Amino acid sequence: MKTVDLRSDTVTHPTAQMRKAMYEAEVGDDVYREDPTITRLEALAAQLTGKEAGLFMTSGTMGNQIAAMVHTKKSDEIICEAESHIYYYEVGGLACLSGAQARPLLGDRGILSAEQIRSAIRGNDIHVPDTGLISLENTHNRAGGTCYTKAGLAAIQEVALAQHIPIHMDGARIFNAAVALAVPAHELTCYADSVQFCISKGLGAPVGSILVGKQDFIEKARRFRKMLGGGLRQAGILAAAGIVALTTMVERLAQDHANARILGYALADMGLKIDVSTIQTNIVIFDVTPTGMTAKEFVDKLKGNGIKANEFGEYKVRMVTHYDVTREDIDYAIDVTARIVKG
Ligand code: TLP
Repeated sequence: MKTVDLRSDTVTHPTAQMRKAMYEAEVGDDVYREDPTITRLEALAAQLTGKEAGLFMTSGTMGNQIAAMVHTKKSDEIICEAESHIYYYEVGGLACLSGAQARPLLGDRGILSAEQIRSAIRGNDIHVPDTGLISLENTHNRAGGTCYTKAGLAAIQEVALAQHIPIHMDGARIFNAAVALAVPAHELTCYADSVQFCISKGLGAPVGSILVGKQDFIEKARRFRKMLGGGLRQAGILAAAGIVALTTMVERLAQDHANARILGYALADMGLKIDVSTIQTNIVIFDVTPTGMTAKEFVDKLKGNGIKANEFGEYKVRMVTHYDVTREDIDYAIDVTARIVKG
């Protein structure tokens, strides 16, 4: 049976060019800072995001958590969106690793406004925690891949600067946002003090994320990464794929976005509930209530017919487009889904 895997863009396989680069990678012990390929990837990441330095992380979760550890002190409060990955999907890491508490605010399709953030920042009162960090997710996963505008980010930065609060950007899919807005990534990352982005999602590398920021921030992050067991040795093998990802896989994200729009509008035509305004990048989230099925029942039916999707709530399903899904695969997925909806 033909299979189309729309569960996540994390399922992409490395390209032939990545595998070749991995095979040929020059490597060394990165704990001694002797891996030239890792060093090259980190410098490239810093350059693309307009930051002083970069640090390879085993995952986006590690990048986000270490950023919070560096920016905050115990008992601080971290402003974040209510459905953001750092709060929703990172196993309570903010409480455990940073000893911080989250202050989740409900965004408009995942997007927080400067005014919302301004009014959530704590004042100088003995009873309340210090606001230690503002975390922004761009693109916003659970909201369906929505993007912050440059104006929105600039307004948030103004609030943060006035209160001396750092901004961390969970830019797991920042290159999707950059492609969607037709701007270079650094025009979005310039509004944050630190940014984490993934090479292992739509960009197709097998493993890794990069945390970028000021040099002294990255030096502190390097110590926490070692503490958490993330000091890698001949990691250039992974970095080699990352360099190919950043140099060959960014522009093509536009194809994934086009596929997501085709898929999303087709799902809407079938009578499934979907806010098409959220389909700004490669994520499509829809509600299966009109079918009378739960998300689990719907996803099981899809799976039985070769289409893999993720349950995203009791009645919500997520489909993500990526490099390993062609336009023909999308048409096939639409046909299969339409048959299931019709019963
Ligand atoms: N997201 C994964 C799952 O964890 C939900 C996915 O399939 O979308 N930030 C954002 C916005 C993410 O979407 C993810 C992964 C991460 C951070 C964490 O990255 P990893 O999986 O590398 O730890």
